[in-house]
Amino acid sequence: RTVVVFSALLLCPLAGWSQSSANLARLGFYADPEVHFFAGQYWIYPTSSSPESQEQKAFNPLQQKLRAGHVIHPVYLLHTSLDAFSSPDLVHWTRHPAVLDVKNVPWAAYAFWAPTVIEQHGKYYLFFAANDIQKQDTFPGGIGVAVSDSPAGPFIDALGKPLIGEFHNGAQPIDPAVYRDDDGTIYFYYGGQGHCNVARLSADLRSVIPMQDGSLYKEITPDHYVEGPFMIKRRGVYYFMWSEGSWENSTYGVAYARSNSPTGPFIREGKILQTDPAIANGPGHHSVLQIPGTDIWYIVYHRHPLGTTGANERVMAIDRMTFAPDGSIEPVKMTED
Ligand code: FUB
Repeated sequence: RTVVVFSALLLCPLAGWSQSSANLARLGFYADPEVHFFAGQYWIYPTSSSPESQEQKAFNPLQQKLRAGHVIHPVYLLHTSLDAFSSPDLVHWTRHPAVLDVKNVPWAAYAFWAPTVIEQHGKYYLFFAANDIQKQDTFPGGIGVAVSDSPAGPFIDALGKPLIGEFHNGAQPIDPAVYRDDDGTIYFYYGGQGHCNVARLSADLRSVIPMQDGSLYKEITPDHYVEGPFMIKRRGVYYFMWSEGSWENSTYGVAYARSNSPTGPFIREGKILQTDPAIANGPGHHSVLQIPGTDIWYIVYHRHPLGTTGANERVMAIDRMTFAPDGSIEPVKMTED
């Protein structure tokens, strides 16, 4: 017990057990944050969520080709890299610009979205979506994997093509979430457009391998699922989480299901994060952090600041996530600071 308390104090030296949504919002427009504890620091890997009003960057040659032959949402062309942020205490953050950059992903040109990261055998693997497969037909798109020796990158594309480059079971190949179970098995959850799949990854994280029943992609879509899957395990119970609803009508939020298996079935239990008209609109596409060695949990997510109207005007936020004595997740109270 002494060791746990001591290490917990070491991990949060400046903040006690505090956190700061305001400091995350000050970092700028970012969405889909994935939080981790790597190499003695907290890390967040988000999507750059530049609003359409921002000045257009110079286009690279592949983008020029894309613009000539295809209809692409112009703001997606801004999203050609992913930044990361590190912190000793969940309060003070350091930006690491372009840990994944279009120049290191030969098959990708735009719409770099929603990363998920895992450390395996001393290397860091970052899965990401690019090229928004639903909007194009000539160029490859889907979920790719990039590798680095450091959580700060640079991450270099590992395959020269997407790992998952087409729809399976109706699931748009976006929004990956990689999860290693206690026995070392690596599960991969992903999917947009209202469908979610689980797959198994090889130990080198470069291929999808058959699951116990021989299938490669098993659909696990719970009721109301839209996108943004995430998996945690607490006291032997699997908590599958996702985003549902729509930010436009303030119904976007995070819901969850519990199961005794990482592949479900997942029966929706309820929503734990939703719009608070006094704080922010449309909170969602979250991830969850367990402070190592403790039963203290945080939810990191994006939300639309009050008064904003743009789809991409999304900022990151962090709040405590707590469990009731029966193991259910209690409603998250969004905080401003
Ligand atoms: O940020 C780009 C996309 O918007 C993500 O892939 C979705 O989950 C939604 O947050």
